[in-house]
Amino acid sequence: MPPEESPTAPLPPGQRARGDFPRFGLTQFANRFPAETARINLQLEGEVAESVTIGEELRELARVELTADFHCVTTWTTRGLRWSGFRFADFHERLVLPRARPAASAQFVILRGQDGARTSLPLADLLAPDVLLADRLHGEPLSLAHGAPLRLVAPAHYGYKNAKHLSRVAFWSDDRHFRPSAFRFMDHPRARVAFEERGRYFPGWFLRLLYRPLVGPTIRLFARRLEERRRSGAG
Ligand SMILES: Nc1nc2c(c(=O)[nH]1)N[C@H]1C(S)=C(S)[C@@H](COP(=O)(O)O)O[C@H]1N2
Ligand SMILES: [Mo]
Repeated sequence: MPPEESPTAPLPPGQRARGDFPRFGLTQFANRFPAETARINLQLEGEVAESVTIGEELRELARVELTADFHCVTTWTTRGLRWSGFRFADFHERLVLPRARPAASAQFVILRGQDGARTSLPLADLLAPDVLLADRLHGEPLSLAHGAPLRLVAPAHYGYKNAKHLSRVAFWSDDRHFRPSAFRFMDHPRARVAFEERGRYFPGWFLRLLYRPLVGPTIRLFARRLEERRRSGAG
């Protein structure tokens, strides 16, 4: 077995494996849920010739399966998640380029979720073959917890780049229009796991120490808000 498929392969620097896959994020999003969990509705905007909406036709792209580990910047990792969806590169070539016609210079991409969460990645990183717009996990449609109806899966980048409940994708020439959801020091423009790019300004080992105590309380908060939501009968 190649090392990247082995369950005993070493974890990236500073990560610890856990047996479950918790719902997670910045605490301000724990109580925000998407209005639409079934139908895909993706606005393409920014420096584009045409602002367009991509809907269910996204599912006509070639379906791909991807098994990957998921690494949250706060140091927890869930191994062997089986995603299904569509390559971002395919989406870009078949839908974004012909329909929205972004400026050639628009290489900075802002991704937003229905809950208002924002993240960004360079277009070049999104075009990597392991970056998906996923609509399924472990053979089931994405759950409310994990990003219904559609999320980004970019396994080489920390969890915070993997936008859930995806609703808007904007193409810009620079980062002028980007306001990160978190404090600026928590946002790294690329956030590559292999290079421990947890944030800017501070080294990875320092952010590990800062984040680790927050993991347990955050997981419990996100689980509680989801449970309350279920009990209220809202879905
Ligand atoms: N829309 C949205 N996307 C999001 C978040 C969020 O709160 N809202 N949290 C991010 C963070 S920090 C992580 S670790 C992962 C968690 O994904 P999960 O809830 O499926 O485990 O989603 C990322 N994408
Ligand atoms: Mo995260």
